[in-house]
Amino acid sequence: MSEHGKTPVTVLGLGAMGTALVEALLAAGHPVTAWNRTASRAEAVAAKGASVASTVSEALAANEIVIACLLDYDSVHEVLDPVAAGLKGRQLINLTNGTPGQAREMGAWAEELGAEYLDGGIMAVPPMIGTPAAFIFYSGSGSTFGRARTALDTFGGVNYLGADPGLAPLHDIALLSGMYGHFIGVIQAYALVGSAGVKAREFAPLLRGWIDAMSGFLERAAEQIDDGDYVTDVVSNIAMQAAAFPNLAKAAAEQGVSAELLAPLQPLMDKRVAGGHGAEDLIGVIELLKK
Ligand code: FVH
Repeated sequence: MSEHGKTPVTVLGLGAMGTALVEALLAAGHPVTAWNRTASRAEAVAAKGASVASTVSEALAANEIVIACLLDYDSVHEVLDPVAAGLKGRQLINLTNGTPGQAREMGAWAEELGAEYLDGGIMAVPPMIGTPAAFIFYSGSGSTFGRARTALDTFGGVNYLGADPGLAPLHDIALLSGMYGHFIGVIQAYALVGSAGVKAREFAPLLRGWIDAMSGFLERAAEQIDDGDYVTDVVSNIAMQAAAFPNLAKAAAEQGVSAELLAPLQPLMDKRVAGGHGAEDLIGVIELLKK
């Protein structure tokens, strides 16, 4: 940490997200050295006070704390492999989207080079960075998390999950899975009513109300999963749902709409019913996902 309680940071990657991170750091007074493959993209942050490194080596030499926010893990390796020796003594914080396995591999690689490694999963889009709406999962080196904490706090809320670098991307991907599942239903619903000329804007309040009402399912499902008990005390058991679910595909076909987004659930429901779990809740399908 510098003498005024500010943490000098290097940021590799000035795409939409990297630029937002640099802007948040600069706005809070943290000195930033930035590098980007396409040099012209550094002009905007240079105008706001960032130092721009012309090479990755120069960027690594500038500060002990190094944040990478690149397209994917391959690009992180492409950028760092040729200058790997420069990572010795650095705290590498990788905010690039990836999988738990990729994070663990990169953590082991960085440690072999004498660097500490902290992985992060950003739960925000760039305009949210620096606002209370953003939060980031971190896991990996606890000492790096502690040393970088004042800088990391400028991005939004933090949630440190422990020493396993894979935990941050695991939580990130789990939340994204929930989000995409949600998007699937919303897209299908708009496509269906749209096929009858109903404007999406007109339907939106109905969809919002229904989804809000159904979201109460989430906590009850968590209890059932943790208890391993899917016996339902409500009236919507999976046998009833498996019998009604084909109507979603039939209605879509009648309206000239594809039901391919929803199709994978039917065979899983049928399998669960065939396995003798018809009186239980839909959430018991989770047992069929375990490999
Ligand atoms: N933007 C978003 O909404 C999401 C929110 C959640 C987190 N993601 C992840 O953040 C990573 C960076 O995303 P981004 O939005 O900054 O992405 P781009 O604007 O496309 O910028 C990509 C940067 O990566 C550089 N880059 C790509 N390939 C290479 C390479 N082979 N060598 C060096 N640099 C590379 C690219 O450089 P340039 O094209 O400007 O030269 C950009 O700096 C990402 O993991 C998201 O999933 C964002």
